[in-house]
Amino acid sequence: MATPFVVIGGKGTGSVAVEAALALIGAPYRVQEGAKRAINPMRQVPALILPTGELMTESAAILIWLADEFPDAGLAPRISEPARAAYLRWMAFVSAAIYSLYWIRDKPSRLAADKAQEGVLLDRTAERIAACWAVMENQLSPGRYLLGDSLTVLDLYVTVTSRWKPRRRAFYKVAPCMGEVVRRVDADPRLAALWAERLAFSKGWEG
Ligand SMILES: N[C@@H](CCC(=O)N[C@@H](CS)C(=O)NCC(=O)O)C(=O)O
Repeated sequence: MATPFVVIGGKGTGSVAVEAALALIGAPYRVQEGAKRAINPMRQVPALILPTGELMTESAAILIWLADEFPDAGLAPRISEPARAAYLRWMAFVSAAIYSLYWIRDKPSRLAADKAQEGVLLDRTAERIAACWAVMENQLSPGRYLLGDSLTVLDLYVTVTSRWKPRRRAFYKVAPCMGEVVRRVDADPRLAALWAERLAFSKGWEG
């Protein structure tokens, strides 16, 4: 049997986008819960241990690599396709402009000296995240999915990251077209079991 990928992850975290990509690809994988965060020198999830034993970190890089490694799954525009540039642009954007702010939001005391400063950071990063989603909304013309009519790992990435605070209701407000896409991905029957287990669509989750 093929050696499985090992996702170092956690419920509701960015690892769920990686898990969703592996599920759609149909590659064998298992999840090690975040107690093993230490495997990543940045002490973060997701991390991915490849069947070769090599460690990968950085959610965008992992998703791009998986989509390229398993081209038959059709989870990314190929290098020569016109949508490739936009795909790489927005994968990097979600990682750099949006996801990175959660290092502050998850523990504002990393940068703030007291509770009042923490509140300011939370408010301002929420504003910045909304502004970044609005930029993406204004630059994209989604079809059924963000880059056209095929689901890519960008859709998985945005579906997961747009669930985090300030949560989906705020996201739908600034990004109504992308909102339709992420609802479609939420409802994808191939991912229903994974979403239910790893993202917990409990009452009020949209914020
Ligand atoms: N740049 C990293 C960010 C990963 C990240 O921030 N992960 C969060 C969970 S969603 C985490 O592990 N936070 C713990 C921490 O930063 O201490 C990536 O894209 O993979």
